[in-house]
Amino acid sequence: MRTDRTFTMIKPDGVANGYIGAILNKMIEGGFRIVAMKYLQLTPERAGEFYAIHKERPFYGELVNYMSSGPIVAVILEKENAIEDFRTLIGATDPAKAAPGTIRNLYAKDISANAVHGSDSDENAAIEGDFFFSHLERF
Ligand code: IDP
Ligand code: MG
Repeated sequence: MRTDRTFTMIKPDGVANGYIGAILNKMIEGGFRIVAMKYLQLTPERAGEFYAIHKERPFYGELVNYMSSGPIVAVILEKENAIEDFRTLIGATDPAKAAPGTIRNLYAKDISANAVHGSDSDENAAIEGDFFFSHLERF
């Protein structure tokens, strides 16, 4: 399994607040290369499927509602040590606890609407990337 890719989404709050450009810039400046990118809105069904891993958690319903509330940007990124470096770049889940200068510190509002997603393992990065990009298209 490759260890140089991660999957991210700019979440509905990041898009609605006008931060697509700023957030992508942080990723690029952080040394990540864009492999694939898509702008779309998830249905509640698809959001529920993506977050099925959190089905038993108390915030699952809220999360599915929120993630299907507006458009997102889904992105596959490439960099050496991608998973760990990207988690460092985005900061803690709760923006109030995210280190200064991280994407969530700069652009997120609260623990639910926290601007970006980041894969937590190589295995999940592959699963999540495949969820949005069945193959890497060339036109
Ligand atoms: P992560 O996004 O930093 O990996 P996870 O624990 O995997 O955090 O949670 C997935 C997503 O669920 C978070 O990014 C956030 O949007 C939402 N979430 C996590 N914890 C809470 C909570 O306590 N209340 C509401 N939403 C939460
Ligand atoms: Mg997670």
